[in-house]
Amino acid sequence: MPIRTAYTAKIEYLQILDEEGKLDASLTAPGTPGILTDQQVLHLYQRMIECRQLDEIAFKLQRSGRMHTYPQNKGQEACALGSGFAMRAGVDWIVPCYRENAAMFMHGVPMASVLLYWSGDERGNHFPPGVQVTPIAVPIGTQMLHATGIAWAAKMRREDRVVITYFGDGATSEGDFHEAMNFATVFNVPCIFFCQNNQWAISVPRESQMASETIAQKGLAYGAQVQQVDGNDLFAVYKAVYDARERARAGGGVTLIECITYRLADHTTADDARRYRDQNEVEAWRSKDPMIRVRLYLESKGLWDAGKQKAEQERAEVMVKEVVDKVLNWPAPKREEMFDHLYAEMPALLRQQRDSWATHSLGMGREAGLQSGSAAGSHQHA
Ligand SMILES: Cc1ncc(C[n+]2csc(CCOP(=O)(O)OP(=O)(O)O)c2C)c(N)n1
Ligand SMILES: [Mg+2]
Repeated sequence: MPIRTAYTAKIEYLQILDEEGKLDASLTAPGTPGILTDQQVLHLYQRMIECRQLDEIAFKLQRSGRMHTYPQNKGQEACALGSGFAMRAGVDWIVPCYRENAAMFMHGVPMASVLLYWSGDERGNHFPPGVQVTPIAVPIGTQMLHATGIAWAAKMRREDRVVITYFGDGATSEGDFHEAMNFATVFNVPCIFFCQNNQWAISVPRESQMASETIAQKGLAYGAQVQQVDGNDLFAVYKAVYDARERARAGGGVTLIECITYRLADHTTADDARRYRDQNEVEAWRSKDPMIRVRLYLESKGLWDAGKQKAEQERAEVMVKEVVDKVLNWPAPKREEMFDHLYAEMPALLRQQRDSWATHSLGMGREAGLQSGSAAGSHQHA
C-alpha cells in the first residue's frame, strides 16, 4: 500500500490593522461580520488609556510599599479589550488569569477590586452579583479547567452562553492546558481558549519551553478550531473572538486563539526583566505597541488629536486616582474573617480555632472546650 498523507493542516495568521494604523480593505469590506465601528474603536481606545494609567499607578503603589505585587498589562491591551468586547457582558463567562484587566472591567469587575486583590486583600476577588467573571487565577493553568466545566454546564443546560479563558504561552506547557483542551473538544463545549503569547514566561523565552513552532498547532492535536492573531491589533483580536463566539453558539465547539503579543513591562513588580531580555528586542516591540496603531487609525479618520489625547489622559488620571484613594481607605477586614468562606458549614475544629485564636496561639485552649486526648486535640498536636 503506498504511503499516503494522514493529516495536513494550516494555521492562518490574522492581521487587520497594520503597524501604520491602516486597515486591510479586503478584510473589512462592508457587511463583514465582526468589524469594529469607529465609535467602538474610540470607546476602546479610551479604555486602553485608562488601563495603561492603572498600570503606571499600580507600579508606583508597589514601589512605595502600598501594594504587594502587580502584573502589568502594558503592551497587551489590545488582547484584553478586543476579546472582552467580543463577549456579551452578563451572558458569556470570562475566566481570567491575571493579565487581562480590561476584559474584566468591561464585564463589570470594579477597578477597585483588582487593586484590592493585588494589595493582598482576597475580598478583591469577590465581585458584585451578576458579574460573570471568575476570580483572578495565579496558579498557572488551573482556570482553563474551570472554564471547561462552566462551558460544559452551559451546554448541558442548553443555555446560550460562551466561555472565554485567558492564559499565557507558558501555561500551554502545563498539564492543565492539555486536560482542559482534551475534555473541552471531546465534549464539544462552547469555550474559547485565548492564549496571550507574550513570548516570555517570566524569564523563560517561548523557544526554550516548547519545540512547537506555534501554540495554535497544539489545538489541532485536540481537534479544536485554531487561529493565530496579531495580538497587538485590536481589530484582529475582536474579529477572531467574535467569529469564535458565533461558532461556539452555533454548536461549533472549541477555538484556540493564539495572540502574538509582547509584555512591555517586567513580569510583575517582583521581577527585573532587564536581567534576561535583550533591550533591542524590547525596543522592536515598543514600536508595535497596540495603542500607537489605534491612535494612528483614529487620527487618520480625524477622530483624534493631541488635544483629545491630553484631555483623555487627564480624565484617566483623575479616574484612577479616585479608585486608588478608595482602595487605600478600604476598611480593614476583621481578623475573624480569615475563617470565613472556606466551608459552607464550618467544621468543629475550625470553629474552635476561630473561637479561641485570640487567647491561645494554636487556638486550642481550654476555653474552646477541648479535653486533652480528644480526637481533635491529638490531631492538632501530632
Ligand atoms: C502552577 C504554577 N507554577 C508556577 C507558577 C509561578 N509562575 C507565575 S507566572 C509564571 C509564568 C507564566 O507565564 P505565561 O503563562 O507565559 O504567562 P505571562 O505571565 O507571560 O502572562 C510562573 C511560572 C505559578 N504561579 N503557578
Ligand atoms: Mg507569557
